[in-house]
Amino acid sequence: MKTSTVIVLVILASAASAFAHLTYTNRNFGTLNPGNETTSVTKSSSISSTFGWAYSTDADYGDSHRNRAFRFTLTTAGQIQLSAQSTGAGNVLLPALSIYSGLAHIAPDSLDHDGTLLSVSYLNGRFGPDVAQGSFNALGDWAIGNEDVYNTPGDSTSSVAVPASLSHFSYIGNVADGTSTNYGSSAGIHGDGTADGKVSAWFDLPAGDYTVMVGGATMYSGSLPAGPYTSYPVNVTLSVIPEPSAPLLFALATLGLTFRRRRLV
Ligand SMILES: [Ca+2]
Ligand SMILES: [Ca+2]
Repeated sequence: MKTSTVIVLVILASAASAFAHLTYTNRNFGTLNPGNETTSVTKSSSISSTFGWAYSTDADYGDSHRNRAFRFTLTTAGQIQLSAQSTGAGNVLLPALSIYSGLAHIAPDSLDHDGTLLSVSYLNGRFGPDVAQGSFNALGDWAIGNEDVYNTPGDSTSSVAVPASLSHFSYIGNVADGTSTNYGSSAGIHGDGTADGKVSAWFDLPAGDYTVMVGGATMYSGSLPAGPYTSYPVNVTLSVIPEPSAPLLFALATLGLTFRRRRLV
């Protein structure tokens, strides 16, 4: 009985640990070319809280684990549309998303985590000890670190093969479901005005690698629940549509001029 209890606890501990790292598993929209393709990709996922995005909009940030990370790459500059839709009964999850230039560490690198020594020391340097709720800033730049990789895996007495490093995310923009009634009063939140379980926004981006953090837009105050985490299903869609090329715009403008001239004659 004791042995099986220990085994169960070990499995639970490793599951929690695997869940807790910042990953993009099954949440990579792929490589897109908004200059000359029309594409729409939807990823179904789940969010572990209704408040993870909103409670990361204030001065003490928030836990990245309470949100989900998605990624994509643009080979050319262009316009993209990001949408998030709650797919659970009753739209309990009011979704919000923030977009960043930059990516987290990806396997086989050591993965990022809010609780690594490097993440904590980075946050302590900015806020002082034990102030930040986590690494994630939903309304600005943020960084999160991974762990040293040792020459003998897991053996901290062997020398460091790959030192821990920070992943940096450069803030681009956000959109949140509803109004300040649900997401709170932080400056810079772009609410869509209707808390109906869906949000959508366009972003004009240069080529590069991007991270999208999706989470719940319901502000939460007071002591946070330790768990268990509830799973709220959500669909996140990335669409690209080519912008009219410069020659085409010129042709359209010329055409308009011709029509106007004819009408005048
Ligand atoms: Ca917070
Ligand atoms: Ca909405």
